[in-house]
Amino acid sequence: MKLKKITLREIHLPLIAPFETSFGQTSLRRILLVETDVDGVTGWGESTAGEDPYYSYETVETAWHIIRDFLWPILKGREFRSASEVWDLLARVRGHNMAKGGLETAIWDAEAKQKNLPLAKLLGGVREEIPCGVSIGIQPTIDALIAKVEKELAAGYQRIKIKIKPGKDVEPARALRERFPRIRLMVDANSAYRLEDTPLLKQLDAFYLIMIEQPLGWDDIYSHAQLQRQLETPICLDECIHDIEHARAAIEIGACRIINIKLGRVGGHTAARRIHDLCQTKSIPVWCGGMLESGIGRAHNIAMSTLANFTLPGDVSASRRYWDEDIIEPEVEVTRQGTIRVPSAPGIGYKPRIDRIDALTRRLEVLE
Ligand code: OSB
Ligand code: MG
Repeated sequence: MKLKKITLREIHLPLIAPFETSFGQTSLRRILLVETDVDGVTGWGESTAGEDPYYSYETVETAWHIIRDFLWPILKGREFRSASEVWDLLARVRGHNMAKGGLETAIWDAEAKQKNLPLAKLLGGVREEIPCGVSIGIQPTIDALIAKVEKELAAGYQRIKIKIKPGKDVEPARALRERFPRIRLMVDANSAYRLEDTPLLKQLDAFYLIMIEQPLGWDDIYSHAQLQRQLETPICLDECIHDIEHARAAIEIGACRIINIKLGRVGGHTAARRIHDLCQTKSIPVWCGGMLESGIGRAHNIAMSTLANFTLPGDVSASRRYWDEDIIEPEVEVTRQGTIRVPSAPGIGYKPRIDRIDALTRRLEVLE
């Protein structure tokens, strides 16, 4: 296989409602789409780099720069046997996993299309339907939060995650537990706390949450091990896990009992699959996180979530929760049982709507 051409596009897509986390608020997504031509077959990927370097150090600008100036020169004219080799070819570039992930996933889509296989099958997925949860941003009031949760439960979602930050943590969790004693509930702090906050975090044990996601520093695995020893609730790491060595360290020192895998954060399908396999041998369940992706990134998340150890509902939910109109056809829909049926068409299985993508494009660059 040979990569002949890359088309980078930045699209602007407004969320139907602002999304608030402990690190900030987003209302307009700037999304970097990567279209690849591999031996004449088109593949699509999405970099999950954000507008600001607040979740990770990468941004749309850095991802564009790294793909154009470093990743493309490595792959240009290079022969490889399959998309599964691309991650290792790019290893000389340290970090910048969201840049790598956008490009690498597009090549996987192209390979699946060349082979006329759904991407989920090419990756080795075993599921025809994936279980879905939702991630609910920080709300202005507890009543507003309860109303949101009611709506998502009515739509069928199998677990509820709420974002927390100092001052909006124990009370919202308590209120939800009182109102919904039996639901699968969890919280995500996006690194808003410090080890000194252990007494506060221990109060969350009273609400039998299925997990607390990333309470401490974004790159601080060690403190999570210290915290986990004092908490009954399992810790799930998100921001801290950039590669398989981080995952191994976190598991071996007891920093978490669950891992959230995001394609962007770990650099694409090959890296994600390696972390998935390691977790499986260590009996650590994983689930697929979300980064407010457009339909293209969402489709890749769905394919990845079909791997056997994705046993917990992820943050992959219906297009209509994010956008007036998505950029793929059909849109991602969720069943009454809170699942997504994995598409059976080749590649990512959803068609990019080129007209709509063109209309949303603010910047375009072709590398060939
Ligand atoms: O921590 O999982 C996170 C969104 C942006 C950045 C980080 C996170 C999130 C979400 C949203 O939780 C998940 C989604 O619905 O896509
Ligand atoms: Mg998270």
